[in-house]
Amino acid sequence: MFSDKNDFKEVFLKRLEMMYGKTFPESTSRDQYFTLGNIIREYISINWIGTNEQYRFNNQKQVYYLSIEFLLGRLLRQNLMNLGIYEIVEAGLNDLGIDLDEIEEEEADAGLGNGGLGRLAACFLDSLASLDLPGHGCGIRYKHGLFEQKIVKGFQVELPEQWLRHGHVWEVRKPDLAVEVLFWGRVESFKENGHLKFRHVDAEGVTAVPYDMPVVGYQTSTVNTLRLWSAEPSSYQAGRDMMKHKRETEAITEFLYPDDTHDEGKTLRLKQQYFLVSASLRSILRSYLSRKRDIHELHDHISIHINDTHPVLAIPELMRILLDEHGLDWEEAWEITSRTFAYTNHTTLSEALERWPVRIFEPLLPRIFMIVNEINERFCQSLWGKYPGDWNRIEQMAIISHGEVKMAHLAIAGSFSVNGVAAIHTEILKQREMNLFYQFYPEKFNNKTNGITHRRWLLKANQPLSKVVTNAIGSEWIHQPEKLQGLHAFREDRMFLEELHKVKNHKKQQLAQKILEQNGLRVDPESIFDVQIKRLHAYKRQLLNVLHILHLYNRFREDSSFDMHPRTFIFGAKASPGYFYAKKIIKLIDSVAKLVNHDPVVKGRIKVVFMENYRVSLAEDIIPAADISEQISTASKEASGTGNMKFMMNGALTVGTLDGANVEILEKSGPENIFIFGLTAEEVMKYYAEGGYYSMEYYHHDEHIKQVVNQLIDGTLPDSADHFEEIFDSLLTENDQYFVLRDFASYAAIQEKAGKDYEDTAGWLQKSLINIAGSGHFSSDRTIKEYAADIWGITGKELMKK
Ligand code: 26V
Repeated sequence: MFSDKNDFKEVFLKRLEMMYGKTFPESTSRDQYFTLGNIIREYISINWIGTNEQYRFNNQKQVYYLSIEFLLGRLLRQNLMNLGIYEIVEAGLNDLGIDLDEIEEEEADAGLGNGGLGRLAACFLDSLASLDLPGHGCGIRYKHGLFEQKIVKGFQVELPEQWLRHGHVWEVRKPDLAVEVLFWGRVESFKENGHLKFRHVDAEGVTAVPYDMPVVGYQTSTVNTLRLWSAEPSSYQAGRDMMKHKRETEAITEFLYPDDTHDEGKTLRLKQQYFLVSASLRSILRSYLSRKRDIHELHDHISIHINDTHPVLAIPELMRILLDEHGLDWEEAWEITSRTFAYTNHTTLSEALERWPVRIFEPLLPRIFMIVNEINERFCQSLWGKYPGDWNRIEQMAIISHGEVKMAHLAIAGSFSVNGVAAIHTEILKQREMNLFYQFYPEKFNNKTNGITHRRWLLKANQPLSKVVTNAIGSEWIHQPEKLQGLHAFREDRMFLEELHKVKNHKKQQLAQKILEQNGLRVDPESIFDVQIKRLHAYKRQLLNVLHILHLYNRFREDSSFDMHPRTFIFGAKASPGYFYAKKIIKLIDSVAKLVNHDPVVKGRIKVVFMENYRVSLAEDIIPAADISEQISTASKEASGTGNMKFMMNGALTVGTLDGANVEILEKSGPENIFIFGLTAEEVMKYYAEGGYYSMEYYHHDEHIKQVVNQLIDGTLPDSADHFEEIFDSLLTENDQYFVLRDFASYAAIQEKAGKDYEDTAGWLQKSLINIAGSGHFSSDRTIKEYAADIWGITGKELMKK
């Protein structure tokens, strides 16, 4: 499309004038961003069409990744890099006096997710396309993504997020491909050729309109599709209150749900889930059947992945289509269905496992409910066949019991593959949480340790580090991230370590500048940047971190001879709006920051920063600047974690528990290059099973613990009145469910060791290098290759070459 920067400039200036009727000097950064975005999207469409044609022509098996969340972040720079036109465009813009960084700021993050689960889906799309694999995303086009967070007087305030306010350049609306999704109504039975049949009548239809986004592979011609569905009112129907219909319909795709436990709006959430799967299946089948495929062979040509239980209704929905619309008998329909779906579990927290009350489910989705009921009956019968008389077991495994539909049970029964997201997580599923299912279906269970796309989290987010790496080992690592191992050869190379040092300092200075602009706080780039960024949740234990900061503060105050390498503690986290405890922790971080940042005694020693509105683009600024990565969840609780991998890849050292993927990070980095502390998962689970932990004992027997816990309520903290009693109670009265006090001493000790190790600059840089060198394993390319080979049975150009 353009062969050099001059070519590009010409196209750009012409397009800018055509789109905005302005001359270049009159244009704003926003005009420039949208002009560039439009040019790039059109450029992409050539290969987009080509990829679709190739898939059709080659009859390749296709994968559809169904997910209620896709946390994409910004796409401009990533697309430029993947297309291989980054340098040309950057140079052309520079000639015009435009800074790419500046116009990138015009792009709103596509924040259609809460955290790790949604970001994982986005990383997977990038790897699928980059490996030339035929895998597409299906999701919801929420009008408002995860709320925008402001911190006002230390409290989180939520504002509606507005990513579509100025339009979104990367999407293409496809109204001609809209489909109808039916809710409510009732089921009628009738006889056809002697067979009992069912139809859904008096239903309310909603129109699902797809918006397609291209997913551009890295320097390949493959462009896959992310199809996001938007709900629109159906055309006029007599006897219907159209205003009400419009309101109710638009509500379906208005907001992304924050993951809290609260009940309100449950019907709406279930509507969202069915809306996603019904629309997606219709479009998947339409494209499949248009290739003159045989419905009886669906599972040979299509795999559908269910990202957590949210899209699990795809299972009864496919059954409904096969039974009611294609006239298959139950046995065959079930055979096809259960060979089409694969399911990933992302948490063992029981409060996060979805269960729908029958009283909500049945009226909203009457035909789907009938089918789930039938699946349940047959499933229970097969259990009875294997475990005759074992009522207790059958009750625990049933898909419907005690007036609730258990979505995870439906997922396991209806899928051919069930996977966890890190080795330890999969073991916990097999041996504990899902043990009964593992006994019944051992062959379905497998592990797929998560990964992250190194193209966004290293190549794009940390260009200076990428350059240093490429200078040392060549650029092969971009296609084969395992090649980062080659960095081991530079362990003793002082010059190279010094390069790493410079890059880290540069990134720390940039972040310090950002902190100054956003928080009005001056932080020292020479200090250790110690970072905890992730959703706010009790099990992730931001509380342990903040109590430890308070403890360090106390040591400085009480002992004038105490010293340590200066540290800047950086936090970023959103709390679910209904999760009051999590919000108190934010307030606590803010209070401790106020106390510490203003006290001359610790000046130049500790600083605490809470960066508001944590999101993908902010993570890209923070992670490259981190020295220490806090991965301190209560062991057994964090299924995998993926932030841990992003930090490792950027040369930060992990302070962490033996939880989730930290266990595998330890294997890759070696025990000298990671700071492990705290209870193991076995120890935690033993306490849960057998008791024996009394937080009060730790409070009484450890002066340091007593002091920090008391400080929650004794007036030490600025404007603490009434705020932190709940936290105090959770630690003592409620016996500290997440073992914060139990792990406190061990955490303080390992933090002290980390601080001391940092003082040996060369030693630290070497550890950092070893982490980067070992991080290739955590590329989502590796993860996706495993899914492709072991679960989906798909191949692409890349895999066929091997
Ligand atoms: C949801 C809820 C809802 C109810 C309140 C408590 C709670 C806690 C967590 C969740 C999220 C469940 C699903 C999820 O996001 N899991 C995350 O998936 C990541 C990708 O596999 C993984 O790295 C994280 O460890 C895991 O928490």
